[in-house]
Amino acid sequence: MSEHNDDAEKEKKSNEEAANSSSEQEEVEHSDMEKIRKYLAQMLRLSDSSNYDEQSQQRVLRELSIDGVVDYIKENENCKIITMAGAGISTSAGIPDFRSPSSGLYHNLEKYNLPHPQAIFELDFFMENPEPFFTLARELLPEGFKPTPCHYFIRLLWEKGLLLRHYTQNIDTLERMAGLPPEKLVEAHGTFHTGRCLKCRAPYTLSWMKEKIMEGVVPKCEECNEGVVKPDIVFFGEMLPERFHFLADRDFAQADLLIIMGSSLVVQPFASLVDRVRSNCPRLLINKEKVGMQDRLSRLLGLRHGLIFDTRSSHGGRDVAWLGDCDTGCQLLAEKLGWGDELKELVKKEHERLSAETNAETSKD
Ligand code: CNA
Repeated sequence: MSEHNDDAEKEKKSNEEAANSSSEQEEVEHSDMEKIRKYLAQMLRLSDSSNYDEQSQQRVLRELSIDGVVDYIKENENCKIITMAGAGISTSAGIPDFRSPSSGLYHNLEKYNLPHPQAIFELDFFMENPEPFFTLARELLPEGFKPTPCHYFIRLLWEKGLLLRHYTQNIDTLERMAGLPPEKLVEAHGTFHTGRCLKCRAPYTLSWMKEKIMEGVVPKCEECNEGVVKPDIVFFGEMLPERFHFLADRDFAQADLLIIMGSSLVVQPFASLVDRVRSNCPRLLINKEKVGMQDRLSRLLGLRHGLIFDTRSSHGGRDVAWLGDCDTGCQLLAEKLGWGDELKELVKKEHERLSAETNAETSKD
């Protein structure tokens, strides 16, 4: 009996030791994972969801709809709005986006014979073979394109004193053309507006580059006669402009409303900006499809929450998805805010002005 007890005692002890050592190991693994997660969050400048305050989640919109957002804007006289945009706000101007099935650029790159579609925007590939990029640039260059009603809605937000900042991934310069002042604009992926020699860094203007690109030649630097002149757009493998990091650190913490339009929200670090507003800041998505929800890798690493349209979730109650065309969504918003006619008038007046300018330039040539 006592032998039996001894054996049972020994087994219990050894089980306890095993359990302790496995929980110690789990703790070490957990802390290692935690370190990796924090390191990644820091390196990628992603939002760290361990700092996310679940308790502060409260219902900030009367209803989770565009009407709820409109009431919220009307009730917050000095509402500070950040708008975030992607290629979808320019498709109605005639500029294709990347990822839309059949019309997106990624589906139409076969003619360039690329190793993979993204290569056209990769710096290493560009250094070796700049022709495909400049062939594509002829299609993308802001030649005769006019800003869309969505662009002018953003301008109206600024004119009404409600726009804290507009963050765009677009390189088409349509926000500038729509009259948004440069200080209100963050061109996160750079712009076609200016360019630089890759060898001697000599600066070039859009009109200089445009002339070469339209002639079908790769623009070569006239200073050093060697380097290729690359528009100041951010390629994969390049850093985002310092202005993006500096202003994002400052702006997102003070925004009262975030409006995201025409983006698949897949390109980082831009996509995770949605996590950088306060936890009680409503977020409105105007897009053809629902995007920006947490993906599996982020969930595994505990890195970002993304947009949460599921109202049953503990984080729910502030995100609204309005699915459809950006221009229609913006016109609807404007109407509900009482600016419907003003927006239509602004688009008409500005489009007439731009057409007159183009006609004057053509007749000069
Ligand atoms: P994307 O990945 O192509 O996604 C576009 C998103 O917009 C998709 O979710 C579409 O469903 C949606 N969409 C398309 N048209 C409309 C519309 N009319 N109304 C509502 N939703 C619409 O583009 P992202 O901007 O998210 O990807 C980031 C890339 C794209 C950036 O690096 C840009 O530089 C790059 N890009 C820019 C332009 C431009 O400057 N106009 C054009 C093509 C690509």
